[in-house]
Amino acid sequence: MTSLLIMTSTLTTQTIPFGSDSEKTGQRIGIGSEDNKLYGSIGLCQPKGLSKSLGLIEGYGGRGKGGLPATLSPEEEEKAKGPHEKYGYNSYLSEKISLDRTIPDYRPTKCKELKYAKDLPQLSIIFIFVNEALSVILRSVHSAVNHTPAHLLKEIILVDDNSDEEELKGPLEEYVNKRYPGLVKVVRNQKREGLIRARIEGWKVATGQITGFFDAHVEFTAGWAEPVLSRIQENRKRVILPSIDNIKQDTFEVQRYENSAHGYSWELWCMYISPPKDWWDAGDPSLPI
Ligand SMILES: [Mn+2]
Repeated sequence: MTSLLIMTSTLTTQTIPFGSDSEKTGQRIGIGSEDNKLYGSIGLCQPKGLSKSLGLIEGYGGRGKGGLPATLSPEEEEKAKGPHEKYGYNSYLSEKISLDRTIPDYRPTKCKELKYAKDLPQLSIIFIFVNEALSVILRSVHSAVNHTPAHLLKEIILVDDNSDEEELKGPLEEYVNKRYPGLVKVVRNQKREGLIRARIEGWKVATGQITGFFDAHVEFTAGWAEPVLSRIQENRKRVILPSIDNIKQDTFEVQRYENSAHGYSWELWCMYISPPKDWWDAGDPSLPI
């Protein structure tokens, strides 16, 4: 069991993300690549009809590909209103966007050029959720599998903090068990525990050397994991927060955010903070902040 945590979250809503960081890499999360070749070593077997049975879509293309804004027809817009209100993002639109869609790679060039050791520690990815849209959770899972080198991904743990939605029970579990056999664990809280205790429940069953905590409404960039794991390999006491871009809640457009540190205001709102002067002076966007 690891004692090392990566705290991060990515946004689909306009809410400011939770997260804490003692350190930060110049790497980004929330993105993939328009270049399918970058999907690299990842298994992309697509059991026929599995996502279809849930009314969802697999494959790189379709609406919202490349992280571009996705749109609905006027009739669809009508149907989307209720769910949008309920989830705080356009969950109806999310169902029309592929679980594997490509997203742009916004990393600074220097970050893309860095090379990492092959023998990095293995990672357990923990997603927590309560009444999150099924398509959004599954896109988080697909994206994690698609953009994390298979030999570094020990497992994905889904912690359901006592959701009410039926689709998050049997249908979710059956899907991940068939789609990613042996890779995904599902933890069910018998009562609502809240953000941090839910994360701890996931941590309890994690077997990777490193644990990463994420909201269940994220998409990962190609190359996101290696710099994070590498910095923890150098010093196991590090807690790493990657750069986070934004996924817009109405169109699922991926919007680039500037490199920034994260902190809290006195009202405990999470804030993006411009890096300190010596970071700018060094002129290297791949340096940790
Ligand atoms: Mn979030």
